[in-house]
Amino acid sequence: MGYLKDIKDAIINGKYKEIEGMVSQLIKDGVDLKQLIDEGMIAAMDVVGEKFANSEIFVPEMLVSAVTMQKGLDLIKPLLKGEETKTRGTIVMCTVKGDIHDIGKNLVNMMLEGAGFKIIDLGVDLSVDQLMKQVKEIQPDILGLSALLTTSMPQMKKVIETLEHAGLRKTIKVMVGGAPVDKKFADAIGADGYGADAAEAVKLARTFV
Ligand code: B12
Repeated sequence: MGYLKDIKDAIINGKYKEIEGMVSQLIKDGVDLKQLIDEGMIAAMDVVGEKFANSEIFVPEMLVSAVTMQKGLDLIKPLLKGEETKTRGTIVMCTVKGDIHDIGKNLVNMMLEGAGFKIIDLGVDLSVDQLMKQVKEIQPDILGLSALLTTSMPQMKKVIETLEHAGLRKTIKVMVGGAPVDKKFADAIGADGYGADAAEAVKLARTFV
């Protein structure tokens, strides 16, 4: 399908001025939004990541691609609001200390919201202390942690240990995700679950509440 390639190319090439017009038109055309996100937008980010790893592009280009993708996602967000009327439970989400990659987290939030969860997004680069303060105040059912860097992953373990010390581990389910995270890591750090993508995050959250 031509439009998937067009969207993918637009994000890879950082066409942040054009993306909104393109996505708005596709929404009008009634395209499959899940396919648009998965095969157009996320696929683009994989290519961007490869190009960065091969030194074909650098941080500024990667950032422009990210901005482009987020602009597109912002248009899709209101359309993912689900039919659910009653709230399923409260989820606190953030990226861990040292990590500012938030597109995946934002996407997961969109889908969870669409599935009826109340999302409290604490943003990016949360220190364990900042996070604990919020968690104690909000008392969510679920805590979702996102990490895209192998160097920030150990922060997830720290958060879980700190929850344990604070006596909160039994009342809050912890789910983890992000490109370098996998089930093995999630099990090893004592998380309650791992989700590979936004759809899995929803399935997982549903098993918790
Ligand atoms: C865009 C991007 C950036 C942007 C981020 C902008 C933003 N607002 O997010 C910018 C330019 C800022 C950036 C900076 C850096 N980046 Co960068 N970046 C990327 C890139 C290309 C795409 C990430 C992305 O958005 N993917 C798309 C989303 C949708 O996927 P996702 O995040 O994986 O999320 C999905 C799942 O993982 C899951 N999920 C995510 N979170 C959660 C949470 C839960 C609870 C659950 C259940 C599921 C879940 O669901 C999501 C939806 O399907 C990746 C490459 C890649 N392919 O991942 C590199 C990449 C992650 N970056 C990398 C690096 C090295 C950096 C820098 C260190 C570069 C530098 N020298 O400065 C900095 C670090 C900044 C920091 N401190 O965080 C490396 C990491 C390598 C490593 N092994 O750690 C990568 C892999 C690129 C590469 N191939 O080398 N980056």
